[in-house]
Amino acid sequence: MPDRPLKIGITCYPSVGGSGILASELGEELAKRGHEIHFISYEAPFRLPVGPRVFFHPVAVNSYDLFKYPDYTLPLSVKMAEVSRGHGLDVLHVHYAVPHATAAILARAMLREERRLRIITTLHGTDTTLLGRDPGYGPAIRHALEHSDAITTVSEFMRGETVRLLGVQRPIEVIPNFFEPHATARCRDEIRRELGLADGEAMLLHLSNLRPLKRTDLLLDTVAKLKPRLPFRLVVLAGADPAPLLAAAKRLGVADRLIVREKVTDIECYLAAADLGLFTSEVESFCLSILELMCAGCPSAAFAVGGIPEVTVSGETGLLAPFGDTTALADGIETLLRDPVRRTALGRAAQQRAREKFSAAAIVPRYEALYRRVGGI
Ligand code: GMT
Repeated sequence: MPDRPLKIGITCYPSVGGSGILASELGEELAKRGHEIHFISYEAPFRLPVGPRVFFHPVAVNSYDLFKYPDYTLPLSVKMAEVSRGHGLDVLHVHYAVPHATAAILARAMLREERRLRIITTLHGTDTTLLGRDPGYGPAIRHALEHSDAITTVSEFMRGETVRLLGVQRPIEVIPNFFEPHATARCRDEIRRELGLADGEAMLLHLSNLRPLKRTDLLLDTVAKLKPRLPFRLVVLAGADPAPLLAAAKRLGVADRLIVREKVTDIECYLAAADLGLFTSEVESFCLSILELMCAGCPSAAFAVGGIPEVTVSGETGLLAPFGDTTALADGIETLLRDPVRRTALGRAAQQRAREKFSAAAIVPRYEALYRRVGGI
């Protein structure tokens, strides 16, 4: 008898951010495979899939005069319990522990014996590396992880940090992120024209929410160290206010090298137009953006921090330098910009690695197997 389709609740942050993007893509792929997906969040996720078997349940957050800070955890837990009861969820998969895992544990307690809701928590990054160190959050995160039915992390690095920082003793399964590029509506040349790139001008691409740990100071420092004669521009797809970045670029005298775009949704077009990704984060549990570029056949230059070396292999599919060494990063970039044949070879190998290790076909069945195992289905 074939396996029956599952009813899966997914909670994530709906804003621009790797964990929300991954959760949305996962929902889309699971729905394509016949499962019923219920997103539960305060807003529809940024890349909410449309199509049959995908539902969105908004969480209303009211403000009350007595509260200085509005509370999200309680209404989220009530909605989780309501959706689980109303739709008979088999599992609730929460992405990013705070406050999603805690709300899920509370929802399960509210359901009591009516329905044993299975909870899977996927740790994505700063839920462990930043909040896990915070004495105001650490014990609550540990509690939620200890009471989840399964814990996954997106890299071996994250698994190690979760054990080290939170002392979690239970098994943690590493299920890496995946990316499945959508068909590109606009072609490489069209985007390059729209950006005003000259023929032969290389396009470096950086995509992020520009938070402090992305270390845009080092990003600009790297750009400033590239030889002035090199024809290149750095395109930044900003997921947050780019004003501080633009001001810093002006101070460093590299503003003319920078092109910034905000609120870009058709990122595949930009991925296809790029010649090299550039990332200078001080920590990344995975770095989904590097994978997105790999899928488009584009290598990236980055610091070898966190889970990045698990995603791209220096000298084979990209270029990695020790953290903070902007001179080494700039030297490596210069070599690659001067050698398009080598750059193309790295890009091809990157695409191949992405297909083999980080495609929906490679990763989604691992989540399906986990849901069935945890739910005894
Ligand atoms: O942990 C965060 O900082 C937020 C999170 C997000 O929602 O963007 O980012 C993390 O999750 C991504 C998807 O798994 C990873 O690709 C990012 O590397 C990771 N960010 C950090 O670890 C800083």
